[in-house]
Amino acid sequence: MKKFEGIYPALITPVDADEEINEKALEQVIEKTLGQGVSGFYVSGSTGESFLLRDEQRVRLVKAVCEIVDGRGDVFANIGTFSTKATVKMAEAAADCKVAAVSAVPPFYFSYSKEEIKQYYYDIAEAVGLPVIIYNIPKLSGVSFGTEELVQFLSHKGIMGVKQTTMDLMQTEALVRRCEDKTVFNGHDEILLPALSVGVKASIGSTFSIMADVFVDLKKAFDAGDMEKARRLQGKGNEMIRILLEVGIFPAIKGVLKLQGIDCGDCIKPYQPLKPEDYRKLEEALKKLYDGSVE
Ligand code: MN9
Repeated sequence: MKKFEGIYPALITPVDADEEINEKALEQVIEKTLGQGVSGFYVSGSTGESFLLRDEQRVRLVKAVCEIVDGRGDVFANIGTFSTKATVKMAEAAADCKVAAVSAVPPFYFSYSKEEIKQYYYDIAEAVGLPVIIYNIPKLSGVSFGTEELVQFLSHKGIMGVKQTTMDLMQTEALVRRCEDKTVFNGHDEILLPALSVGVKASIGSTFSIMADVFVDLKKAFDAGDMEKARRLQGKGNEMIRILLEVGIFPAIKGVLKLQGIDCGDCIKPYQPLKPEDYRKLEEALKKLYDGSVE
């Protein structure tokens, strides 16, 4: 199965005052990050506020991203939702848009057995015939996978990989080593360098929308064996991430984009707009991020 490599922004979803998708801002974010060397995009994920969007908005978003990217990168669409049938329907719509793969968080709200969750993923893979990426994000989904479970799930030929939004690098290392023909995506930007050191080659992350250049350079430095530079870049990125987490990650990312000249609106309610002091903090952090060299 094709393996993927590179830096993939988990795209925010730009919206207007009516909480409808703002395609112009979407295009600006995509063009900016493609120019910084990203390999493609993860659309309608957590960062994309997917569970605050209507189904038809999610599909329109995927279509818009595929049209804008127009073959210049891989597009992965998170199509996960409550029931298998609804998820398959969304996956079929994504397939029509020519995505490279679909991805899904484990079915949530109700508690399911691991057998049911496994079947959910296999049903998606078998119904759509597109590669499937398991979205492992225990903190938000409430579902924790053991390493043996993931190795088993990944043995299905339709499952292409897993997005590891977890700090469990011991698990990530085991998956890279034991599932050689699958792609293990790092999912926490603040541990990209340690993830690369255990053999990860691809990373999907929310903060790449605002500082893809830092992480593209980090991976290049790592690949060239320049660990000092890679460490300095991870440190720079992490200082920014520390402030983003303090402010609230998704509203903060939209706030930074606004400061960078791309107005993506606020996060969808019940998220609340940022306060002036949040913008002040972000502005200061942004100044520090691009201040000085890391050579
Ligand atoms: O898409 C993102 N996950 C979540 C992945 O936000 C839950 C990450 O990129 C984080 O936002 C980032 C900051 O913790 O690593």
